Parts: sequence; structure tokens; C-alpha cells
Amino acid sequence: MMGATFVPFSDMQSFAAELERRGMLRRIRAEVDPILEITEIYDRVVKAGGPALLFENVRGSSIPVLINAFGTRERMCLALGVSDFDELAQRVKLMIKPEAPTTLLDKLKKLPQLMQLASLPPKVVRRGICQEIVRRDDADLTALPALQCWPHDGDLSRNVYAHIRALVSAAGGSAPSDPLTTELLRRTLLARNEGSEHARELFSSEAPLNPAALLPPGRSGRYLTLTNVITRHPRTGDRNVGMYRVQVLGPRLAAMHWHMHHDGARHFRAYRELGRRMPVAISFGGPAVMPYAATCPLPPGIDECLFAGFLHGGAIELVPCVSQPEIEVPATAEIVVEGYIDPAEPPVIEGPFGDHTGFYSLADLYPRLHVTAITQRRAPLYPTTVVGPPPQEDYWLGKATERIFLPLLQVLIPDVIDYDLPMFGCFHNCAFVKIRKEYPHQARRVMSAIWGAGQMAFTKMIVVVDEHVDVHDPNAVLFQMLANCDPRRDVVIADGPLDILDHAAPVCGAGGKIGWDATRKLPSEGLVREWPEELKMSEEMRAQVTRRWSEFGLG
Ligand SMILES: Cc1cc2nc3c(=O)[nH]c(=O)nc-3n(C[C@H](O)[C@H](O)[C@H](O)COP(=O)(O)O)c2cc1C
Ligand SMILES: [Mn+2]
Repeated sequence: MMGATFVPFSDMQSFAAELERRGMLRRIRAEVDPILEITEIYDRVVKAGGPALLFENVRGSSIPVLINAFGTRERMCLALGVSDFDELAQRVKLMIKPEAPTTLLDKLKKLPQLMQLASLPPKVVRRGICQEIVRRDDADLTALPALQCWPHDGDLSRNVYAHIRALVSAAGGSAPSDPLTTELLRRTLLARNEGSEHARELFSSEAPLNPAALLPPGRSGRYLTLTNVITRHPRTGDRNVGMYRVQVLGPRLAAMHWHMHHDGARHFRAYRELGRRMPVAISFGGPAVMPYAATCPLPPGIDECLFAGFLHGGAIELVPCVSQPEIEVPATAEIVVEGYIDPAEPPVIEGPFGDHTGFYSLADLYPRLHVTAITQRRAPLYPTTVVGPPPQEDYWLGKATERIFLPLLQVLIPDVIDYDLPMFGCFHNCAFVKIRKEYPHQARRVMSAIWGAGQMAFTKMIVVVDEHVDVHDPNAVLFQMLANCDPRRDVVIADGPLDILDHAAPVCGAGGKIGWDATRKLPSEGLVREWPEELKMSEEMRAQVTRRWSEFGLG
């Protein structure tokens, strides 16, 4: 089943060693600062398509930092054990093809079964190197070399929550402020619709607001970024692994930044309904496919570890956490942070954070994570990444998904021949989609379907083009879009959920969308005059000039 190139890396250290062997990793022995300095080095290297970096001497921590491990197409492919993403797309296609489920829901339900059939469900083992060292009472998040990625990360003086801080300090620190001012603040924040679900809930609740309770205990701009956040649904027991950034707020306190549309947040809501504490583990490393698997847009209820097993070509081995035994973590992880979230506790102000949009995502309210243990290998690496103005390492994680998930997108929307998420769109802002147009308004149907399809639903702008257009060439798509669209007739403006990080959205996580029908128009698609042919030289003349080219002395 596996291609000849397949080399599964069972942990990050063997992956790093292979990168080094191939000249794709550089060790940096000079001391570097995890505050901004690593970002600036990495940013220059990643934008030049340079190597993975292993910083061996990071100020304030004994743990080396691995960054940019996935920052090129080549390294991303190597981590996934393929020479081309399309190999995996083919395997996904084979996996979903043999069945003939009738409805869409059937198809989605079949996915876990199909992966089970490939006998790749994760396997729980008794021991794992990730628990060679166990720290419980002496667990200390600040001992990790968490980066401060960008200058204003964690700086609360720069946004609306500055008011909360001002209010609290005016009230002399931790004491609740005077009720009138607090009420005004609450209403202002609510009216401005500044926040996520947690903010909306808190500010619309009748209970008196205690602003002091929302403040992080100190200023912190340091974040865990290349995480595998592992949770279980309290009713179904379904496991989820998501990559969500985690802000370090103290030795045993962190903020968990899962977006309300993502599975971790869904699990959290279920625990809150049940009034139960939520166990959480954050693992770093593990099999080389794990960081990628955590970013995969799998439908809710599908275990990323199962998909990781499919990518890895073998079951992912898991061990139960030492202090949160309901949660299992990859046995070969470098480091695991274990803890819990108490849904009854007030959220904490998280952010701002220099994000993959190229802007700071605004501070907002997110759940508090209490650390109960940190386990690690004897000599771990700390895998991390930085997001920011593209391209960064995450561009390649996203590219892998764009390719690998095409066959699944085609299950939902068979009209899609191919698509591209251009770099400047930062994943959710823009999709170019290619269809074979067969009937009127087909492009609009495709837009609607995309706006309803898993995480593609957050796409802000869609451009639909005809079959002959290369969607991977932004100039070719813009050419069609600018030439073929009448703004009144061919532009669709809709409303819907948007990426939480979209700062232009009028409301956090919701707003306008635009679709450009850049296909050739059919007579029944509104007022359409005779449609001209696109220019194209005859094949005969092309062949003739190619044949004679050397005669013209043009090089
Ligand atoms: C480097 C990186 C950082 C990310 N940070 C976050 C984050 O902080 N919060 C979040 O909800 N999603 C974040 N994502 C996106 C999610 O990992 C991604 O949407 C994933 O599919 C979510 O998994 P889920 O559907 O199981 O929730 C990040 C992705 C990458 C590549
Ligand atoms: Mn998921």
C-alpha cells in the first residue's frame, strides 16, 4: 500500500536527524533569545526557503528549540513520507472510492470505519519515552523555551481590554470596581461585539462583572505554538487533536486559544453543559506526521490520531497521561503538558498575538488551563513555529491539506476539479476554484457548497473559473476574474461565519463573503451578450514556430 519512499519517523528526533543527514537542518550553537530573536532569524530563513533550525542554546531554558522543520514542500513531504502531496491525495481517494454510500452523511460516517479497515487506529501502550521524566508539583511551564514571536504579543495596553486593566488598577488592584463603571464597561464591550463566545456570554450575563478576575496574573507574551491539544468529548469519548496556540501565563497557568468553530471548543462546551472539569493534554512532537495531523480539517468526531495512523502507515502509539488518565498522548512525544480546564471558572484575557493573518489577533477571553503535570523525554527538543506575514512554515502545512483533502472536498462538491488557496489569502481569505461548467449558475452552487463545507466554510472570497484556467497561477485567475465579471451580474455577496482571526469582520467570527463567478457566462445567467472566444494561437502555428525557433536567433 505504501510507496517506496515511505519512511515513517516515529518521533521528532529521528525526523530531525534525517533532515540533518540530508542537509536540511542547521544547528545554531550561539546563544539566542526566545524573545523575538528566534522569530527574526527564522523569518529570514523561512522566506528564503532555507533549512530547519535547531537552536541548541536558548536563553533561559535547557531545552533546544526546533523550528521550521516543515517549512518547505520538500520537508513537509518528507514528514509525510511521500515525494509529492498528490500521492497522499491518491491514497485518500482510494480509501473513499470503493464504498458506495448513498448520502453525504453516510459518506462522512463511513470515514472512521474506512480508516479502521486500514487497521490504523491508535494503539494504547503501557510505557512511553514521553514520560521518562515526570514533574507534578514541580511542573513549570516557564521552564519551556516558549517564544515571544512578535513585539506586541501579550501586550494588553494596545486594545479594548486595556480598559479592563485601567479599571482594575483604578480600583486598587484586585478589588471589584464600582458597579456603575463596571456596568458601563460591560455594555460597551457587548455593544462593540468585540469578542468570542466567551466574551459574549460573560458580557451579556446578568451576573455582576468582576473585571479583576479576567486579567492574566502578569504580562506574558510567550506562547506554545506547534501544539497537539488533545481532548475527549465527555459524552461520546471521541478524541480530538487540534493545533491551538497556548499562552503561558505562569508556571502552572495558561490560556487555551481554541476558536469556537473548532473541535476543542466544542468539547469544552459539552463539559460545561455537564458541569465537569475538562482534562486536557498538550503534546509536542511524536511521530513526524502528528503536528500536521493536528492541523487537518477533519469532520468533528473523527480522531486525528486515526488519520495520523493513516498518514504514518501504522498505528500511532499512545500512553495515558500521568495526572489526567482519561487522555492519552503520543508515546514518543518530546514534551507533554497535562492539565484541566474548569468551565465554572471565569475565562482569562488571551492575546494579542502576531498571527498568520500578518496582523495581531485581538485580545479576547479564553479558558484557563491549570497544569497538573509536565512529562518529557530525558533530552527533549521543543518543536515550535512562528506565524506571521506569509510565507511562513504554516503555509506548507496548509498546502499539504489543500492537496490531500481535494478528494474529500470532491466528495462534498463533485463539481470542483481543482482549487488553490493562494498564499496572500492566508488560508481563509481566498480560494480559487476550477469547475467544468455544465449548466447555468453552477459557479454559484459551488460557492454556496464551499461556504457550507467544513473549514472551507470560513472562506471570505471565492473566485470560480473555467476548466482551462490554471488555479495555481494567481495572475491567470485574476485575468479571468477581471475580464469575465460584471460586478452586478457576477458577484455574489453573502453572509456567514468567518475565521475568528479576520479583524475586518464586523463581528468576531461572522460577516460578509464575496464570490466572483469568473466563468464564461451562459445565455440564461442574466443579461449576457454574445460571449467572445479567448485568444489562442493555432496548434499548427505553435508547432511550426517551435520547430523553426533556432532560425530566428532569439536564444
Ligand atoms: C501554526 C498553527 C497555529 C494554529 N493556531 C490555532 C489557534 O490558536 N486556535 C485555533 O482554533 N486554531 C488554530 N490553528 C488552526 C487549527 O489547528 C486547524 O483549524 C485544525 O483543523 C483545528 O482542528 P479541529 O477541527 O480538530 O478543531 C492553527 C493552525 C496552525 C497551522
Ligand atoms: Mn478535529
